[in-house]
Amino acid sequence: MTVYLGLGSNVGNRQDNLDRALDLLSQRLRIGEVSSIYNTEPIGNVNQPRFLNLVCQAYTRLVPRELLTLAKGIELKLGRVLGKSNAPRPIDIDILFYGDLVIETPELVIPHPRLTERTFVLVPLTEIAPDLVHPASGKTVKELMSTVTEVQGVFKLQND
Ligand code: PH2
Ligand code: MG
Ligand code: MG
Repeated sequence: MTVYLGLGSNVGNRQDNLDRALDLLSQRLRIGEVSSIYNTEPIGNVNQPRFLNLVCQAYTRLVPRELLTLAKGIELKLGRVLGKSNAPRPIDIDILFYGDLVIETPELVIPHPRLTERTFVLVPLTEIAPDLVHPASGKTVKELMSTVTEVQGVFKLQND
């Protein structure tokens, strides 16, 4: 299955954390396209450090629940402390899309419920998958991006 993951880091060596997370993911998934890294303003809890964000495409035979377990395991390995939601974290790995699956369970909602309004996801996603169709809304990533009124606080890193 083709999946898209969103990665974010705002604690420690953020670039290193993204690299290590991609490396650990690549041991279990076949990583395809990887976006540039973006330096982004925190959304939600604004009293926290800026993030580095990227999105990647990957191929996997893991079912969604197994993919979630893998992502959580890597988050813990890279030092994430559980319990405080929206607290600063060395790495956050979110499942954005899993093929064209639409599911809503207590532990997992796919596509990611907030991706359509989050420019720190939509901007890198537009870079690697502008024509990808959001299976719930039927809109492409490019179309979703065009409904965002302003893109603020999302800057592509120069050297990547
Ligand atoms: N993740 C959040 C909340 N806010 N803001 C940015 N810029 N980047 C993130 O990855 C992010 C966020 C919850 O996971
Ligand atoms: Mg997240
Ligand atoms: Mg998360």
